[in-house]
Amino acid sequence: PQAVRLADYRPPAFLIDAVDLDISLDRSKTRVAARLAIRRNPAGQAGAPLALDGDGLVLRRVALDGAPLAPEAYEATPDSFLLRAPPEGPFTLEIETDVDPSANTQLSGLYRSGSAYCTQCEAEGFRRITYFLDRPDVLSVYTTRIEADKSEAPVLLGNGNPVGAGDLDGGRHFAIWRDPFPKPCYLFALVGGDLGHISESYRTSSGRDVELAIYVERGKEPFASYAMDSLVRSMRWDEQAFGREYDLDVFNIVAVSDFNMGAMENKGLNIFNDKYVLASPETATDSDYAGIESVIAHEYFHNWTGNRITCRDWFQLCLKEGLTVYRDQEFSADQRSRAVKRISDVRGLRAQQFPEDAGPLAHPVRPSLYHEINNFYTATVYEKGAEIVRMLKTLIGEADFRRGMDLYFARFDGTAATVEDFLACFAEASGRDLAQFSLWYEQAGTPQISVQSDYDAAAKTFTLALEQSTPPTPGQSDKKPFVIPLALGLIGENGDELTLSAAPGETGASGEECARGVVELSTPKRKIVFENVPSRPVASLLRGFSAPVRLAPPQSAEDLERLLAHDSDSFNRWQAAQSLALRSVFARIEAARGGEGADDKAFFDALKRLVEAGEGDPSLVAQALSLPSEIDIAREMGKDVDPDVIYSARSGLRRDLGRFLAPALAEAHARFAPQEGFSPDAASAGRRAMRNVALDLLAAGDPASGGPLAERQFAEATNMTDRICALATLSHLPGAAREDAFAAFYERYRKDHLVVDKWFALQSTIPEVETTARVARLMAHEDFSLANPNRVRAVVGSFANGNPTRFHALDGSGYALLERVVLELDPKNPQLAARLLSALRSWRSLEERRRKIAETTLRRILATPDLSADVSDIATRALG
Ligand code: DPP
Ligand code: ZN
Repeated sequence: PQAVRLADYRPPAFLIDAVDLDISLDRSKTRVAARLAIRRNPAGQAGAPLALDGDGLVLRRVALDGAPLAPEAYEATPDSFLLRAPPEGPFTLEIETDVDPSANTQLSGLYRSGSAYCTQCEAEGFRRITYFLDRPDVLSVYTTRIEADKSEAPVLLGNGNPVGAGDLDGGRHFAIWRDPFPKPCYLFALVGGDLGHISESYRTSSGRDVELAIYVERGKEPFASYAMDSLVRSMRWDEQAFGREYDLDVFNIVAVSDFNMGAMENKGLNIFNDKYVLASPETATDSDYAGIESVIAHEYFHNWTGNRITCRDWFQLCLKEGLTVYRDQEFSADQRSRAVKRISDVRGLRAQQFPEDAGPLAHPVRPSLYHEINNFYTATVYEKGAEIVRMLKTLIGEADFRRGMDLYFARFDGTAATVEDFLACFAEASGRDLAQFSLWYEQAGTPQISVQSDYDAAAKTFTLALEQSTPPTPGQSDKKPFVIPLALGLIGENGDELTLSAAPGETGASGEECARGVVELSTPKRKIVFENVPSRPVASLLRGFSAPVRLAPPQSAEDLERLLAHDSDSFNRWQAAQSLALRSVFARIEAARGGEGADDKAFFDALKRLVEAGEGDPSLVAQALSLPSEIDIAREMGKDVDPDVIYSARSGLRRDLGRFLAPALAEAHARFAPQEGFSPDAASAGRRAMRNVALDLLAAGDPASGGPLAERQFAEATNMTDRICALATLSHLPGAAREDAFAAFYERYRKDHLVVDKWFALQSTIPEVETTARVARLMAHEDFSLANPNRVRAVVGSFANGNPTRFHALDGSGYALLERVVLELDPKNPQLAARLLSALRSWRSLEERRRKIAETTLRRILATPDLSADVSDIATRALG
């Protein structure tokens, strides 16, 4: 495929003001009649022919201003439509095409999920429904008439408001939907099916009534109530936090089982992967509940950041995604514990985005070139994009941030905007030049910050020497310095928070920086001297993870212990525990090579005090006890990674910690036993998190007692969190008890596909040699299907991303398994195949033997004939 470059952006030659669709649903032959009101774009290229996008379409009929077109007037292929000499003035083009929803295995365009019809048009799926200017800067008002067999599809949903419906001959019926808000075609959607629903009325802050409904598979209605609750809270929150109200008479959500993404923000008709809608205490974990809350919020928030204001082109994807992730993160932080939310977001960023930024698939938050846009729905665009918005707020302050957002909404409502448009609003609101800040959108790679500190006891001054550098990434060898907001504090000898007071003169720290506890690093180096420091302090740096950077080198164990015990910043207390755990793991790796062993006594004691204190937020204690994952450790290692070495060092730490803490853990496991009734709220989830991290460490320390405890919890659990956590603990203890538990779990939940996904996923992550064969067996299971993305992700995605020792097995069996699945899946669902293949994105950081096998695998995949654009793009860049 052709490279698409940001620098080549040109406004469209034509605009389509109105789209009238008449879609007659049929399983294999759906007829799509489109009437497009087109005119030349005054800002576009004069005299150009009209070139519409298509993808696999069968053209039935075409007419211009009511008259059939002569064959020589146009040129149509399945993938394009060209009107050679369009009129100079406005005109109407009527196009009729056939599409086959049943044959659509890509899940892009119009397809079938179960017995329902549904659509997915972002990024370029609308062209699989009708010929169109399939680009986000063409905004149109849509009217959609949907017709279907009434018994097959009694429910017919479209964008906007319902404006008509009726019965037809032959058992068919129709519904008409009109969306008054101009939108790009990627936000088009329709659904037809025999679905159940729940509904609720919502009154906006200005008194408009909105009918909310969530549609699900019949019989699943009760499982949608938490999603509805989340939706109502999201709508209220957006009014309060951003002054944004909903704008249509109805808001519909439909849950489907076959979906490539998490969900899709189509105007007034969000379509969801049912994983992010359906929940009950018996079937959903606390993290499922949290996921539903955040994805419901995310898609709803897109109504303003994405839909009312959309993107000029796909390079600006972060304009809607990064900003909307930021908004949903803030929503969840307000609904739950802010500190726990931040920790889990940063865990996610480091697990997904940092490796992407450090490997061959690294790209700027706003890329400047792509071959396949579907491969840019990445952690960089989403999560790092959100971090940029967060930094912006930290730099200009809350009030100016809100003013900038208001300006953005007022100025760009109804348009397709750019990152420059967005930043200009904040520059104007704050009076600050954001030119250097905009490098965060343009330069890829994770900045590294090194810190030297020095305490002068005689002068009572404390000096921080900061330095930033950013490693090269593909196509960007030299990096300019970023503007990095560094939130910090100083912790005194007794654990008290010292008042920051910058020495006058050369040091450069301003009174404002000291008052806010945020210094800015915008040059390669900066030295800051604090005065009136009574004794040697420990610097608590990057509080709340104020910038997406790596801080190196780590502080001494004593300093980290002081932070773990005393830091007023919850995030950095957790970070101190993580850093101490990493030190321990690396010391163990050294010891295995004949070096000095780990001395964990002080670290373990500190954790013991946390567990025993029994006060504060149990979810924060649980986070402190959740050791860095094998993937975290590999990332910190950076090069010559040997997953087996990491696994044994980490297991050793878990075993020793479990033994050391055993009495305290047993006590915590009992203390946090389930209470009467189930609530998915954050406090209850925190208790469960603590109980389950205790169980897992107990079993790591002593399988002989922890195993039976896990068996009992598994059998007696009254909610899915406790049950699946017990099963996860058991899954690391080979033997009959484990296999019996897996069998019992399957028997109990075999009818619930979302729970069966958990059953598949857990087995794929067992860190044992036999697992690769087990995964092959699971793929032959009657419940396995390549047609269902969630199932493929549960089995193969979990294996490739969550089982490092097996995936990176030295005999190449893990890579071979991935290769087989990617190549089999590619012709059916290239988006999903490409996503799976990106599990190999960090191959260059492996030790040599594994690196060679990974490279051979990638080369073999790339040499396969008829590869999709999606997979060949990932393989090419991974090797590049
Ligand atoms: N549906 C995806 C999301 O909301 C893509 N827009 O992030
Ligand atoms: Zn989104």
